[in-house]
Amino acid sequence: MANLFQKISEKQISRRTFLAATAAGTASLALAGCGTALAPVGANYDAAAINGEGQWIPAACWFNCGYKCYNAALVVDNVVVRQKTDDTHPDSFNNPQLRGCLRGRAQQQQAFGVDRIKYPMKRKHWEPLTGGDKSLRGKDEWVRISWDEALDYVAAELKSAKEKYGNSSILMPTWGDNFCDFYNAINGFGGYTTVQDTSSVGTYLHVSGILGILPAGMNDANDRLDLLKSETIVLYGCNPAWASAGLPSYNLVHAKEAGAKFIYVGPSYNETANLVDAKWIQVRPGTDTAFLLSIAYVMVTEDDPLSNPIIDWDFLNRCTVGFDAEHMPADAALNENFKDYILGKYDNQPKTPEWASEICGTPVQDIVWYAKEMRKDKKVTVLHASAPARCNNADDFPQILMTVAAMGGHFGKPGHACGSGQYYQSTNCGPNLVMMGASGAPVIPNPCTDIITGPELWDAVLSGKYNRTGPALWGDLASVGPKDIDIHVIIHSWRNSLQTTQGIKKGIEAHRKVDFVVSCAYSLNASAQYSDIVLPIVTQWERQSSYFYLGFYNRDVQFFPSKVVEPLYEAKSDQWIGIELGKRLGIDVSQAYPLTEEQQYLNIIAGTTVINKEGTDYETLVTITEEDLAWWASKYGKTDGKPQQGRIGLKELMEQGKYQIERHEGDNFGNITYEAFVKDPKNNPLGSKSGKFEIYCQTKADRINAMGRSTLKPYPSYIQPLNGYEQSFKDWGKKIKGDYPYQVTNPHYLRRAHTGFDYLPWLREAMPNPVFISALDAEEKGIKDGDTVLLTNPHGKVLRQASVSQRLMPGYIELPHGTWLELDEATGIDKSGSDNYLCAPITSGQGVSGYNTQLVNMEKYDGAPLTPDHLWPMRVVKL
Ligand SMILES: Nc1nc2c(c(=O)[nH]1)N[C@H]1C(S)=C(S)[C@@H](COP(=O)(O)OP(=O)(O)OC[C@H]3O[C@@H](n4cnc5c(=O)[nH]c(N)nc54)[C@H](O)[C@@H]3O)O[C@H]1N2
Ligand SMILES: Nc1nc2c(c(=O)[nH]1)N[C@H]1C(S)=C(S)[C@@H](COP(=O)(O)OP(=O)(O)OC[C@H]3O[C@@H](n4cnc5c(=O)[nH]c(N)nc54)[C@H](O)[C@@H]3O)O[C@H]1N2
Ligand code: SF4
Ligand SMILES: [Mo]
Repeated sequence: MANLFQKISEKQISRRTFLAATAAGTASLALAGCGTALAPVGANYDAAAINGEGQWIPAACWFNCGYKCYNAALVVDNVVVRQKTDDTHPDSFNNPQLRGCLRGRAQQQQAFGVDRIKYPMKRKHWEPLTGGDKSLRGKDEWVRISWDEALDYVAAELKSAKEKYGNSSILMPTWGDNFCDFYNAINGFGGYTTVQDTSSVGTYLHVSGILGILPAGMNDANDRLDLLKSETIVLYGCNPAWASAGLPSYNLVHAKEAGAKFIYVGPSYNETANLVDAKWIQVRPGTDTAFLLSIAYVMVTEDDPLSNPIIDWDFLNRCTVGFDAEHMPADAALNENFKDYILGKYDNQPKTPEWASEICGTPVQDIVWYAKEMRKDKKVTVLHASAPARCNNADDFPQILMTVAAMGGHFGKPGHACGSGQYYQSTNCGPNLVMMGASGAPVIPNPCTDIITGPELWDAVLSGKYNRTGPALWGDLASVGPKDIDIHVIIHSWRNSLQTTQGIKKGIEAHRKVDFVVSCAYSLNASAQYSDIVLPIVTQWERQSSYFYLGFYNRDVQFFPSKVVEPLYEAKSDQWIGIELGKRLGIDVSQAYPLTEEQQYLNIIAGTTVINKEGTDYETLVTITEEDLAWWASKYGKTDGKPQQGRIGLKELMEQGKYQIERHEGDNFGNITYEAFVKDPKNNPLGSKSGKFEIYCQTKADRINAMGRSTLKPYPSYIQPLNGYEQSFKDWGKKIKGDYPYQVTNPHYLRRAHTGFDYLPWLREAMPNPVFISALDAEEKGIKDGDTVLLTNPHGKVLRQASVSQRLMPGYIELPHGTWLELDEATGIDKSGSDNYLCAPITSGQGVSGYNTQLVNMEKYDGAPLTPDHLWPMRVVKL
């Protein structure tokens, strides 16, 4: 192998030949430990880069990473030799460069990593239609097979399952039918059982629209120029420095320079809080509703319209229902209201700061201070993530956060907002200024109606029963209830559900129970590892097509990446797989896949519109000439299109790779969410039944209670979380801790996007993925920084190195989300620190994925200490 590398360095073979050669013998390349990438960015490629060889191509950065930025790749001979981020124009606040994070800049290792799955493969001891020795799933060897064999096998398994047990025996955990073109084949074949997971948005999923706030509680704060007008910015359980890497931190720093004071509310002083020097209001995970109820109590009891005006009564009266007995909605079935609840009328427990403090750990004086900071004469923006809503029994968190903001009148006015600070629109909410067109591809709906709630998934596979509560999301309460389910096939595509769903131990059992498991994957993630057949897919650098996250981000911009390199090895696109599988399943693929991927992308580009100068309407963005169409067809194959007139030529746009609107104060593009409603609620009603913010929401209680897991009040009230702080005690009254005394949550960690990127050695080295523990707990347990610690609970055991810090509340642990399972079945210990190995596969209320209400025990590990992750061998498949 050393010879091959020598040859490359001596440039005796071209890089294309290098790839071809390694394609035949990559396993030995990796085994010889020759590096971590097939085409390392190193000395040999410097020459090419320095000599100005190759071409810079705007490149996709497509993972579910929380933001979107500009990235480009320098390509020499089908190899990416360099990457860079946005240098397309000078940087300014009005027209910022959209610079990428460390993950985007490491995509080269993703595409060219030695661990790429290169060929279709099957498990050595797998047998068609029986599964062979199923107990070997996860630890078997792999055998290379041809695409024809692989697709024939998959089709035969699907046909057999359909014939014997019906389509609902095929499970495919997805984010929706229009997510990935692969699904049209399965839907055309009769569909599959799907999963409803509240994952990202937690309890916002079921309550947002009906309360009056925007769907999923997303994209509903003001835009980034308005942020500069706020006096107080609350980061409520919100960490854009990690979870929306890219522009948001820059926007926050500008707001700080413009004079805003920051507050951070949560169990740890995170990177964003640190960046803007926020005042830390400590709140234990899962207890935010208690905290905010006491804020409302202080606001009510301290308010005096003349001497101490805190509450915006005009706002409450005009824009909300259910605050007090005088403002109840017409459909109220319960003669109770929010104000009397917090004053203790119904349960003899006023929601005082002292009451809350015992639960949420916030000092009483901080509760009183925060309540006063929410006063109506302050310009307050509350930017929340959904981390506090990703807790068991947090169904009322969205409503109480909304209620407190409404009490201060912090909606729909310049400098005032309460909305999402997470995800793609973080710090810049509002309608897109550049809107993507449609691909024209059909979405075949899923005829199968079985829909399992995420945390109950593996139990359903194992027990054959589940509680079908998904339809309540669209108000169909009649069909909610217990149901039988008989899963025989699991398909993993576009998700890594074995790793990202609670209860990995049960997940493995479920994988070993069913007849057949197939995965589409780049590298051997947990879902692929426990499969019978793995199909290699191209990265989005290897195809000229739209990608899912296109269109969902920062309203100022749209990105237009191009194919960077030709497909590596035998990897294929999802659509190709869909077509080839579809043919074998006997569906009409010309109906399911009438358009090539390149055609769909051209349609999207041609249909893209941009806001006009007046900010009143959208106009066509791209000018396309006959010559452009010929150019596109010559590069990407036969495509149809018509010439059109817009602002920028097709070629120029594709070279530029993005179209960004420069903003300035006073332009016509600003956004104040809910502004029209707040000015004139009657003529601009919200999506709730009353048309107002519902502090009393009958629909919320009716829908969620119909699922059979809770008895919520229509107004926000505190319900003790499953596996929350209170349950960490054996005796709450005497404050005696139980067997699992620590609370743990799973921050979204900058080394990866969920499980994506986690296997790239550069990133492993840059971010070691420790478990974060408080200095006080560390001292009590004799744990020093860097020590290996063991976290245990009834669901699993994991190891990680401790990062000891003053930034966490005592009793609280952060175990970063999304590692790659490294399970030793003999000891039952996962040394990668998988969050979902510890997360209980249970749920509450609306069926929330309550990742952030989990309990564990922690000890210093007395076995061999962990070595750093970046020194672990990469998961290279030997074929
Ligand atoms: N304990 C715990 N669990 C959690 C969370 C938590 O905080 N704690 N967070 C939850 C949240 S918010 C989310 S959103 C989920 C994410 O859960 P998943 O969606 O299961 O996680 P990812 O790792 O993003 O998986 C996406 C997969 O799609 C693959 N992929 C990427 N591009 C393509 C493509 O073009 N085609 C195909 N076929 N595949 C592609 C990637 O390689 C990756 O394997 O995890 C949830 N799980
Ligand atoms: N680097 C990176 N970024 C990502 C992702 C990723 O995997 N990696 N995933 C993306 C996706 S799909 C999603 S959904 C988003 C998630 O984005 P977020 O919800 O913002 O992410 P988290 O890191 O889970 O939580 C943010 C903060 O909430 C705090 N917190 C946790 N529990 C509670 C609680 O109960 N109450 C309060 N008040 N605070 C709490 C944590 O301490 C943490 O600092 O991130 C996106 N961005
Ligand atoms: S924030 Fe996301 S899109 Fe931006 S560079 Fe990082 S991984 Fe890529
Ligand atoms: Mo998410």
